[in-house]
Amino acid sequence: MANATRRSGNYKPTLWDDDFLQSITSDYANTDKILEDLFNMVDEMKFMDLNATSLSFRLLRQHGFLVPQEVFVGFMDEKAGKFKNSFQNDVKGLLSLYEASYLSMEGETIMDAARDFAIHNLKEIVKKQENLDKILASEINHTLELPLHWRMLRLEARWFIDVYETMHDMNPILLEFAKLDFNMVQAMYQEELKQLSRWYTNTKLAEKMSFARDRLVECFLWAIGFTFEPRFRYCRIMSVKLAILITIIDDIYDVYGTLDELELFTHAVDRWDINALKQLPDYMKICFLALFNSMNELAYDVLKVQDFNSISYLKTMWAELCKSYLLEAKWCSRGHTPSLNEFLENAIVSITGPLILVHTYLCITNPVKEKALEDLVQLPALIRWTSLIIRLTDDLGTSPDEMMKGDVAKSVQCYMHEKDCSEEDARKYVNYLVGETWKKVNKESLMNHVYTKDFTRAALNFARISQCMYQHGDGHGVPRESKDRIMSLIMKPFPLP
Ligand code: 0FV
Ligand code: MN
Ligand code: MN
Ligand code: MN
Ligand code: MN
Repeated sequence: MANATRRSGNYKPTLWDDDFLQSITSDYANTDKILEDLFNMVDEMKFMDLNATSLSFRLLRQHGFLVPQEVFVGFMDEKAGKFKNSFQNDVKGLLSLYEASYLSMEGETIMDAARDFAIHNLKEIVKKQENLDKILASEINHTLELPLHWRMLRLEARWFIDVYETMHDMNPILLEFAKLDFNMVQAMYQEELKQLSRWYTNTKLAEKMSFARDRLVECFLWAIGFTFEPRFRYCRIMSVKLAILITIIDDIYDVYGTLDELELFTHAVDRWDINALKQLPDYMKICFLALFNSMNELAYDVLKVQDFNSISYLKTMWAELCKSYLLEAKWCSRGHTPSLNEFLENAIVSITGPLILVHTYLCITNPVKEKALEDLVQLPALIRWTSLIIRLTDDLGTSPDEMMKGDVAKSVQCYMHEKDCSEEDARKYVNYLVGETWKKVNKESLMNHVYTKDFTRAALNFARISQCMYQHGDGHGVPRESKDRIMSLIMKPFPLP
């Protein structure tokens, strides 16, 4: 009504205008501040003890501060280029030095010397010191098996909470919070897994593709490996769907499909055309459509939120993957064993690292950038080297079974063929390559000015979960290999009073 009498609230204007809100600063906003202060004290690090210097070095490098290896010079006999013998019984110092040495880059000879020195002396200590503290002994054995920098974060958290509980100076409140936090995050994983299981059952993929590995929960373990944080739920869900498709399609190329069918499937993916479905055999129809729908679902989600069309990038990555699978299938049918380098050039694609990381980028990035995607599809160093670690660890864990099933020669066999050496020597060499490749990954992550921290961390985590999956064999393909990890990470909470 135009002429209505209205009351006035007579409200005062806000005290909090935009200029004020934008000007707020807090010393607590940036948790890296402590590390910045530490980094500014690098010159003083040589006056600290071995434990403190090593720990500072590791934490700084983990967070992208390029502290130089020379902080360790003071602990060495300069002439001999070796660490001083006076540190050979400093257990805590050695443990820290050992962990720090895995943050090294290629060509850092001080760090190589540090690792040799620490490994040698830690082994001696475990062997000789009969009265060595039990907790310390188990920490040493645990890390000699796989250093902290290479470990899957979430499993390490579970392991360390158990260790911490037995320490005589532990803080019970801290312990309880750690357990509570672990259990709450775990409960979230369980919900996600239920949702995924409903999706998976509905697709009937396991039923229709009964020749392939049926590995929902193992795929979920991979997904927690890439991104474990609660806020990455979407990424986890989509990664599991992706990993399931990959696992099935890998089995089609490695085990079930004929070469003619594989050519057809590769061509269909390359065309990314729903009309290609007509030409495929029935079992491939359902698989192609599941793939097509899942990728379109992700592209749709990105499009609806960000107005960005990512489908051509997803399509490219899938086409490249299928081509690399096809090449392996052809090598296999011809009985061809390539040189290690020729094999690896293709195998860093066929391990799916590039595909999964582009997919991860789309799931965790807003705003998605065209330029970044153009760069990612060219396999930049970070993607190349993390994919190589996944390939090499996969081959170490899976190739014994793969050879019995008549699969294509993998890294170990290519190297044996090329060098005419024993399997043992080849495995040693491949393990050595894993270590060298980590140094390249470290460099990329330290020198990185292109990717977000979240993305770089996901790439490193991918290498870590791969180390974990294949640590004792084939954790993805052989269900009992991963059972304990799945139980402690996903199924069993910490008992609380
Ligand atoms: C490995 O299987 C496999 F299926 C993988 C790595 C897919 C699982 C999902 C993620 C990597 C997230 P297999 O050893 O058969 O692979 P290759 O390439 O050796 O055939
Ligand atoms: Mn395979
Ligand atoms: Mn394969
Ligand atoms: Mn094959
Ligand atoms: Mn394999």
